[in-house]
Amino acid sequence: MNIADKYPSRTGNASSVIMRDCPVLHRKHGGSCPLSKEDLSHYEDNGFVVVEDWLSQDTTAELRAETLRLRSDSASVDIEERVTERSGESIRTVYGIHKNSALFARAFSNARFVELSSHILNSDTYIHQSRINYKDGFSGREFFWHSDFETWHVEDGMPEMRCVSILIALDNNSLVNGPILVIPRSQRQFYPCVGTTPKDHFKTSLMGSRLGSPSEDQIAKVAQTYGIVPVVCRKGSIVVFDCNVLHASNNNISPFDRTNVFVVYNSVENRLQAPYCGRSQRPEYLASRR
Ligand code: 6CS
Ligand code: FE
Repeated sequence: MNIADKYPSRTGNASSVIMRDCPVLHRKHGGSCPLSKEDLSHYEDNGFVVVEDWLSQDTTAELRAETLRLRSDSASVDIEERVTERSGESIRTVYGIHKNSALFARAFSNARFVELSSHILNSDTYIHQSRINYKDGFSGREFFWHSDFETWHVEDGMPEMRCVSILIALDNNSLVNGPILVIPRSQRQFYPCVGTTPKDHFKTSLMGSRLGSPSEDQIAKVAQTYGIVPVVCRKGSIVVFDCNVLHASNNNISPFDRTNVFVVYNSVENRLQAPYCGRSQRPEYLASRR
């Protein structure tokens, strides 16, 4: 374990909750932001906020078509960047879409995203990770409870919770197609996880894993305190997520696909260090070190 590790996790034994010691909303005053004051304070309090109809329906349809192209285009997407469901029958995730798609690269460098992320993080930002989560009708599988920061900290050496994810909904996210479930306010605590990180963990973890999930007791406790909110929104909306808020989602047994794109912006003052788990760095398409 790294001595300077403020948020030790997967150190082999169970340990208790650690309070977050940095803000959720890093810029308190001034600056312009495409989110309203109300949206920003909802984000700060709850760890996420939905902004409906962020994209035009034309842009939404264009990006949705690009997700279909990328799932089968082996000229632009490397085999490792494409993660299948455990059954092997459908695509779960494609990573690195800010690198392998000109259309997504353009969408993510849009001034409103750049302003939004630098406002929340109070600095310039860069793209840490991007991905398409397909969650196809009938075959899209669950994501168990986790904080993204826990993985990025332990496996990628991200020092602080100064990172924000933006989800772009390219299909309607409804109650029936496996929407993201969030535990609001959970972003203020860090839940150390048990176990240790095996070598090359990412080769299996991206298909779904419980390493990097808090214990069932911890999840039950925090969910009983704060509740669980299904994040439902129309296609073309965005959801701004704190990197440490606890979330999960169920299998999509409905016939309706649930395609969501994520772009993760990190502060330039929070660049990745050596992974805290002591393993080698994960590939660039999961964790940018440019
Ligand atoms: O390992 C990762 O980077 C991915 N895993 C989780 C559990 N959340 C987000 C991320 O794409
Ligand atoms: Fe996640």
